[in-house]
Amino acid sequence: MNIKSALPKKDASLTMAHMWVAFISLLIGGLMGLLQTFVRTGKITLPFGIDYYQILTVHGVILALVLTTFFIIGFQFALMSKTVGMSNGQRKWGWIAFWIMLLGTTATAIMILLGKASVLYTFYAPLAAHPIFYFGLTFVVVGSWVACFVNFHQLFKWKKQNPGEKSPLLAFMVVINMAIWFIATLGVAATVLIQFIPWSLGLVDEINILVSRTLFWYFGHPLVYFWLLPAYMAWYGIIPKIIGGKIFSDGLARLAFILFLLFSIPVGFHHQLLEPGIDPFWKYIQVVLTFAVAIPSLLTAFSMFAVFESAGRAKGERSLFGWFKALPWKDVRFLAPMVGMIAFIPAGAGGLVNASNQLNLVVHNTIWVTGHFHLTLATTVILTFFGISYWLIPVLTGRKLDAKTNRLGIMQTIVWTLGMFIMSGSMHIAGLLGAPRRSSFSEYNGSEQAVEWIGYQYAQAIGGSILFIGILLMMYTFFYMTFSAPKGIEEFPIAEEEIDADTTPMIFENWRLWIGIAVVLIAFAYTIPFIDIIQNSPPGAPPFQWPIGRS
Ligand code: HAS
Ligand code: CU
Repeated sequence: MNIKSALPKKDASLTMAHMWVAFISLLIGGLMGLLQTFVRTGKITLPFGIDYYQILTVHGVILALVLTTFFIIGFQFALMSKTVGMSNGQRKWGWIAFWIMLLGTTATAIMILLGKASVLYTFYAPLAAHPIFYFGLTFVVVGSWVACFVNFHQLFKWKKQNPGEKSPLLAFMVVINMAIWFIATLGVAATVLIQFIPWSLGLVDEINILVSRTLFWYFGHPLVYFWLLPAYMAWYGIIPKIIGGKIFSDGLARLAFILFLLFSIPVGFHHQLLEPGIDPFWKYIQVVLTFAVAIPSLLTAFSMFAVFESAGRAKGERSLFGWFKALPWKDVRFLAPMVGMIAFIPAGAGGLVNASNQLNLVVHNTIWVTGHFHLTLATTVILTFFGISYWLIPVLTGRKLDAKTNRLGIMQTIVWTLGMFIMSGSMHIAGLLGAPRRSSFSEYNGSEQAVEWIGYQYAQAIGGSILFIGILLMMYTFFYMTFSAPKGIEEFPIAEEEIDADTTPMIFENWRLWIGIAVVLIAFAYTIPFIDIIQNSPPGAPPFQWPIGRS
């Protein structure tokens, strides 16, 4: 290890390349989000004939898919390098993964910007994009698979060198997340390669819509955990160090991650509860499994409270809520993720509302759902990612997290919280009043019901504008941390266990067992309904191109 930095320089460059893509995406995607909230007020029309659905596609793809994937894979490379190391060969493959993903991203972005792929980030059929859009997505997925295998190899090699030893917690977590990602992306790869590409090339006339959506959501739900788990890695494996505490329970943390591996995939139907053509019994089974996947998040909540309380008690706080005072609220490395955690309490409750069959009837396809993922993804996960960046970027660039960075970060966190509270709050309420998501209309020709929504749509524009200020602040801080902060060695915080901690059962490292159970659960939840969907499918659909019209 290079003693001049907290991470070997060559490994730092690999992660930093990912960070560049992530932060540039933040700027572009955030600008698109701002424009959307303006359009939705009904007072502003986009200039130069720019189409609402085109910018909505840019927003969704670049933030939900590009920013997240690059940040996560880059962060995970850093964690692996720090905990189990990275060989020259592994680093070379890490770079290959990066370039393949970037090539795919660029191809996809060009098609969206040319207006030939205004299909939104879920690219639901029968909306059809230019074939290059789907090829681009394929490259992103293939590149990420290379990254998966680099991570798998890193842990495998470490285990061979340290026989019988427990793997480092963060490396274990990275491998779980990449295993979820690999299994999940098989679904999206199947629909893109077998259905979308031949159909968009005109080799086949029709597409089976329900099959494509089912394969998409087989991927789409675990996708949200692929975003969430790196935040959990920071909560379990880094935050205790930052607050001067210890890991509450290594075994509990691993159990939570294993439960995610088991339950995050066989639940995609909770996005399709209102879709005809799927047997209600199997929707019911997948809803039960959805409630099961909330359990590891509840374990996480318990574990975090326990960490906070024991850290407070170790500092001498004795009263019931004394630990609260003992937390380092002025340290942005703590504050940003902590706000993310607090936001996850209502955000997760909203998720359970969505998953309830009857309540889904009220909220599905309304802007409530947009509110839900701006709390989960754009608050809980992103604030945690920002919290990570404040120490990670200095580690990567050989600089210090100085008082100025900390101040900027605290301001950023406050601005973000305020903007998101206003925007996401009004989205939730407007959704309950029936306002649809993904619609460029605002006043619906003066319809009486739409009048109820307008006030909330103004509020969304106000929240969106505050958030955009938050993005500019974050970008400024990113450049400051990259180019101007004082040089030095910043700490890479990795939490430790208590000296007298219980030993973690070795069964948690039995990969064959856990992946085996995950596959059995997926087969159970999907095989029969999938055969049913194929056997009883209605006629397929020809491509429909927006905004040109039927092709
Ligand atoms: Fe979701 C739709 C159900 C979590 C993201 N979700 C979406 C979409 C996205 C998304 C992007 O069942 C829209 C997709 C689209 O475009 O159509 N979601 C759930 C459930 C959970 C859940 C059950 N979602 C997430 C997370 C996301 C995310 C996480 C991103 C990162 N979601 C749904 C459903 C739909 C849906 C339906 C479809 C809706 C429809 O009809 O279209 C659960 O995982 C939530 C469990 C979470 C908890 C909370 C635990 C709390 C913790 C915090 C502790 C706090 C501490 C701090 C310690 C049970 C861990 C305390 C300190 C103090 C000082 C108080
Ligand atoms: Cu879901």
